[in-house]
Amino acid sequence: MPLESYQIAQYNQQHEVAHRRKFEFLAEELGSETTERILGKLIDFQIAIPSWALGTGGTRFGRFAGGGEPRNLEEKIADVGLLHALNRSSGAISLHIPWDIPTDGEAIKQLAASYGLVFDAMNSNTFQDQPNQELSYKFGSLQHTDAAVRTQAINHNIDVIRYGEALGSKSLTVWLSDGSSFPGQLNFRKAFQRTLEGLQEIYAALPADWKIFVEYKAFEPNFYSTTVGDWGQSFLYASKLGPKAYTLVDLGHHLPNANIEQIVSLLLMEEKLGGFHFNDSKYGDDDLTAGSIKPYQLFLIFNELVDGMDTRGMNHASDLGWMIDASHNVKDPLEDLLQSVEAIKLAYAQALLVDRLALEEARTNNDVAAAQELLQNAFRTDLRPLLAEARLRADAALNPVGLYRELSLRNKLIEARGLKAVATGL
Ligand code: AOS
Ligand code: ZN
Ligand code: ZN
Ligand code: ZN
Repeated sequence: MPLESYQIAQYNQQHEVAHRRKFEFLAEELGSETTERILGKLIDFQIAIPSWALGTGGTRFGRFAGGGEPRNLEEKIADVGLLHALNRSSGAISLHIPWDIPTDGEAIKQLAASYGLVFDAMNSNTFQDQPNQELSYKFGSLQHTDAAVRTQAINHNIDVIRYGEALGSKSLTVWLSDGSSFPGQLNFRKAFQRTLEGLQEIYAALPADWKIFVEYKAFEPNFYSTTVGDWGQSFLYASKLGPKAYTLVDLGHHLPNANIEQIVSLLLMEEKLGGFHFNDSKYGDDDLTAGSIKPYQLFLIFNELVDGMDTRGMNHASDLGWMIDASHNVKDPLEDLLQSVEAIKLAYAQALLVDRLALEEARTNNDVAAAQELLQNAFRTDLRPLLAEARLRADAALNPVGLYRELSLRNKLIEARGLKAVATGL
């Protein structure tokens, strides 16, 4: 680990006076009860880091690697360990098979534990053909017209569950690129049925305490239809599958201007919201840093999450799968991930600040302006000192990106791994 705990302590000491001033001012504004309530929740809240986001991403036009990227699963775990040491909010890693096959599950599990990490949802991949793969997914996987292709895809998902079991994971995320590129290509109903049957077989292989998340996406790589194309379709699959199946919402997977907060609220109402892939976008599945384009939308989503989870008596920290799904084309992936975690926690904290009783009252009275004021006042309150205080109390860095830069941690990684080390990822 290129970062020692004394370095965090030293850094925090240097910046503590300035922090105290800001924090005490805010705490006085909020009152100690609100301050402590939000701090406790912020310390508990953990966001999983995807193993495929630790290297530089690319587009179909190219990829510009930054150097020092993790060369194997062990180094990916080390990178997430580094993030977690810096912010104490990234205590889980989400693996992708076959990019990160854990040949020795027990050793990998122990390695992760040494950094305080657990394994979040496992991700299968039937959207690419692998070098030694027998049959091609060119025309889909679970929807395929050829039963042999479908069986291959089902077996792959079951393998992923088995890898996950060895690591202590408790969920499988299935994102299918299945769909069609041109009108006429696909019988929608047959494609749905075949996909459902495949998911049913995968569902049957789930251990008792596991969940399966069905991720939807409007388009890409297919540009005419996608077989799990929106939340309604995902909800339909999840409902037909049974109580262990849930919908997974990736923020970038909607048609432009979709009201994601409304989708989230209804899925929660129906007890079918399973997890999240956080990112931000301006056009499509852009996979940009969470909160970098539409921070107010992120806040409104959290506003529904907090409200819906509280109504159902759910535990914010453990009852949904929180994960980042982003791609880093021009920024250092680790800095970018720290920024995403910060943005997510900020939106969460702001949502925790909303006066729910007053909001319901405004709604009952059709006092539209008051309702808007309540939300915007929370959103416009600068809660960053609260996030910093939560980190301080959790022995994380007051400013994770600041410390990462001060210690030139990317250069240390380049020294250890080389300038040409390139990770597998999107
Ligand atoms: C693809 O667009 C989805 O967002 C997936 O969740 C994810 O990026 C993929 O599974 C990574 O392999
Ligand atoms: Zn995703
Ligand atoms: Zn995506
Ligand atoms: Zn995305």
